[in-house]
Amino acid sequence: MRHRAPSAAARDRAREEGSLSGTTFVGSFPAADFRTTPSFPEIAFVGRSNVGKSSLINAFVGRKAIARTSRTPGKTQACNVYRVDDAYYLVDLPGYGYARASKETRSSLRRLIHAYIERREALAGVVWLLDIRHDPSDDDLAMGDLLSERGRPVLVALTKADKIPRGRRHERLTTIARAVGIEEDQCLITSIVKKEGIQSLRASAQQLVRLAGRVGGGGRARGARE
Ligand SMILES: Nc1nc2c(ncn2[C@@H]2O[C@H](COP(=O)(O)OP(=O)(O)OP(=O)(O)O)[C@@H](O)[C@H]2O)c(=O)[nH]1
Ligand SMILES: [Mg+2]
Repeated sequence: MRHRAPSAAARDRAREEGSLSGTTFVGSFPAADFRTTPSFPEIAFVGRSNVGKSSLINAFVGRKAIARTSRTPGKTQACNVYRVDDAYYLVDLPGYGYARASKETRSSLRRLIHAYIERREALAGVVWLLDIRHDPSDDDLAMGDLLSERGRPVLVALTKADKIPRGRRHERLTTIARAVGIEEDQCLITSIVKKEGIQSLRASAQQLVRLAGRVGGGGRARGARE
């Protein structure tokens, strides 16, 4: 797929508006061993179905609908890959734990997500999305185990923060961080409605990309506070 570099003026404008001007859709891949050229580090968005992965990718790159979102869970069924500038790829993975999907669909999506997290060499880090309103599900805890077994650098994005009162946010962050065994400074509070946490998420993801470049993966980024 061709990638046209944006003009310097477009880049400046986009930076001010908080979008990443050079984002392009690379492709939608049904298996985890897809090839990308050139090879850049990848940041993958994982989480339960409907937790807000595609929405957060749109906010991250500052585009309304580069990634398809839906009120109905199970929208994303393949690895959808976006290229950000000449720097890294964002990978929108299918969600896990959608109870209404058929058994076959659930197990094939599970295999795809697992294969990607277990084997993907270019994976620099994972943005793991958890709904701030809910305690982690069994599927979430299983994902946490997989991420730590594989030693994948993780940033937790607590999503849909606009749906709870501001005064409860910190208590939710503490509870969820403890439940999944992730340091609080690796957790970010996000809302696509209020456009919160997005800049911090970009900064932290970029830090993971830089660390991967420097040490060949395995770094740890702090969740920068806004
Ligand atoms: N209020 C609110 N709604 C959100 C937020 N983020 C996502 N949503 C909504 O949650 C629903 C699911 O969002 P998606 O981005 O499609 O979720 P997903 O994780 O990609 O879902 P799958 O592709 O099915 O795994 C949509 O109706 C979004 O508008 C948020 O920060 N606040
Ligand atoms: Mg999706």
